Amino acid sequence: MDKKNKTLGEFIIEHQTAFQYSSGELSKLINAIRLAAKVVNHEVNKAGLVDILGAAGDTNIQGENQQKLDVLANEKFIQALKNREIVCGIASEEEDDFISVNSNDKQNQNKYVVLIDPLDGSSNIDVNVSVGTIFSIYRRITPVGTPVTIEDFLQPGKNQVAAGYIVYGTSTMLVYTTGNGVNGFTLNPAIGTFYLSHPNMEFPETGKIYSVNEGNYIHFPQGVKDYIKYCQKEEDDRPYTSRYIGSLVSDFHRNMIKGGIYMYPKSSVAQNGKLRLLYECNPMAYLAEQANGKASDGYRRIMEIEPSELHERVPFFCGSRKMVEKAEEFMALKP
Ligand code: AHM
Ligand code: MG
Repeated sequence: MDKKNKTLGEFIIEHQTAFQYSSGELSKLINAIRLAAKVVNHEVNKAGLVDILGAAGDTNIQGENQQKLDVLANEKFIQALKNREIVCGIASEEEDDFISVNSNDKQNQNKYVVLIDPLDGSSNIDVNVSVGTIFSIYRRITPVGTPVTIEDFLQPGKNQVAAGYIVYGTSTMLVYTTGNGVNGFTLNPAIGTFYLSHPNMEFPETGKIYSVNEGNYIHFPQGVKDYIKYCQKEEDDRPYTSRYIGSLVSDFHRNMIKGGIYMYPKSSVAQNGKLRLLYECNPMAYLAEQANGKASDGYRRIMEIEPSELHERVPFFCGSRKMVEKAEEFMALKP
């Protein structure tokens, strides 16, 4: 059992050897994400001061241009990963194409690619509601020493070697998995250190929370409408509670702790829903499965889906296993 006052740095070192292909590279990579998370956390916490210090597009006191936070977060994560020469490629929600990273003296010697949503739910920033960063890590498919290609990024989620998120909430947490369960670390802002606060996180088998944008109800498939009605019915342990922050990371985090289901279904106006397979759904699906939960597109396991584009979308049902299975039952009846 892990001691509760362990730092993330200590945890990474201790668990390096438990990782099957351990060469220290993955540890360095998680460390780079840890560092960028602290920088972005600092910026997110200052967001409310933007009104005083100047909005995006304005020039700040040092004569620098103020940037939108999602753009800034994108830069910080890419910078942290590039500077440390630990990945061969990066794909981001903020970039149309993937970025190929070359080390100075050697061409693409690193074996990992990272896919990232640097600041998810960023429309929540303006109203002081939690946002998050989501990341997903794969071993490249093309040989080391050659340029990365799109093939290295278009891998099914089941190939992930690590995934995680940072939630910039009432406290800032980094939660991740390398395939041996899910662990959560809380930032002590006074000294800038993440501490292991939530060892071995698990979704309760079932729960009482459903999270969905019900404003879209009219456009949902009948199966989803029926499942929502089921959640609201007075029977057994129902009606469930409805909770929807509109920040995937925060909704997922709460549901993992309390038990619940998150849904972003397809609809008559968005055939594949809204969320992105590669850097939103796959990493969350990996975390969910590692935490005893489940993630599906309503019919199939998310992590089995063969991606065809970097920014493709997919319907998403994720959370406590029994709740996702129940939603799937309804979907199967009326797709
Ligand atoms: P974003 O990547 O543009 O921030 O969108 C993703 C976010 C998720 O965090 C959240 O769950 C969802 O969009 C909310 O969408 P909606 O406002 O349609 O309910
Ligand atoms: Mg996003």
